[in-house]
Amino acid sequence: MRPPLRERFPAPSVMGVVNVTPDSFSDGGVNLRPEDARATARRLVAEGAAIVDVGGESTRPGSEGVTAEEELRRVEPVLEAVAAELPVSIDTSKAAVARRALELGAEMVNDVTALRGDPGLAEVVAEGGAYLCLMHMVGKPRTMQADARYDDVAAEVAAFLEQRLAFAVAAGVPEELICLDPGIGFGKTVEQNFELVRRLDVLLALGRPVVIGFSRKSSLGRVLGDPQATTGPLSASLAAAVAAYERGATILRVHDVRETVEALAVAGAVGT
Ligand code: HH2
Repeated sequence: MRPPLRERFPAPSVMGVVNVTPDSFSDGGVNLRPEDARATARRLVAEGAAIVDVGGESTRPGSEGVTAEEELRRVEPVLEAVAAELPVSIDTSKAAVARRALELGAEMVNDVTALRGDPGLAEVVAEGGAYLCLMHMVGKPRTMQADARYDDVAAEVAAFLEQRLAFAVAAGVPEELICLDPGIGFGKTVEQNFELVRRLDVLLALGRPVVIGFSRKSSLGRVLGDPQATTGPLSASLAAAVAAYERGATILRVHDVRETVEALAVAGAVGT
C-alpha cells in the first residue's frame, strides 16, 4: 500500500508535464520522439519535479481524441524507459493505457474525465493501488468551451468533484490516494479560471489535496491583453502557480519545472 498522497506529495510539489503528442496546445511535437520525451522527463525530475505526467493525447479545446492503440504507441516506449526509474503519472482516461503504465511502474493515474471516460479505469486504478487525480471538466474537449455556463463555478466544480470522489472510493480506490483538480481551462471562461483559484477554499473543504494546472494556459495570455491568445507566458504561469500555492494547492502541474520550483521556494520562504 502506498503512503497517503499528502505524505508522498507535500505542498508544494511540482508535477512536470511531458506531452508525447503532435498537437498539445503549448508543446505539441516537442516530445513526440521517444528519446526526446525520455530526456525531457529526466530533465524535469533533475530540475525538482516530484513526478512527471506523461500523456499521449491532447485535451486542448476542440481536440478529437485518439484511440487507445495510438496513445499506447506514443507513451509505451517512453514509459518503458523511465517509469521504473523516475516518478511517473500517466495522463490518460483509458483503462488499457493506465494498466500498461502501472505495469511499467507509474504510480499515479491522472484522468481529466474523473472516471467518466472509460468504465474500466476505476478498477485498474484500484487494483494497481495507484494514486488518482480526478479533474473537473464539463463535456468533452471537442465541445467544452461552448458549455462554460455556471451560476457559481467554485461550488459547482466542488460538488462535481465530491461526487466523483465518492464514486472512486466506492470503486475501491482509497480516499487517501486521491487528489482533486478544478480543471483550469477545461470549459471555463478566463474569469472563471481565476475565480477557481481565488476561491480554492471551496474545493479544499472536501478535505483532499488539490492539483492546479494553470501553466501556459490561454487565460494567462488573455488576462495580459491578447483576447486571441492560445497560450500564456512563463512569467504569468509562475504568478498563477504561486497564487494557487498560497491559496492551498498542493501539486502544481507545470511545463517549466525549474522556474516554478524556484518561484515556489521563494513563496515558501516568505510564508514560513
Ligand atoms: N491540463 C492539461 C492536461 N491534463 N490534467 C490535470 N490534472 N490538470 C490540468 O490542468 C491538465 C491536465 C492540458 O495541458 P497540456 O497537457 O499541456 O496540454 P494538452 O492537453 O493539449 O496536451
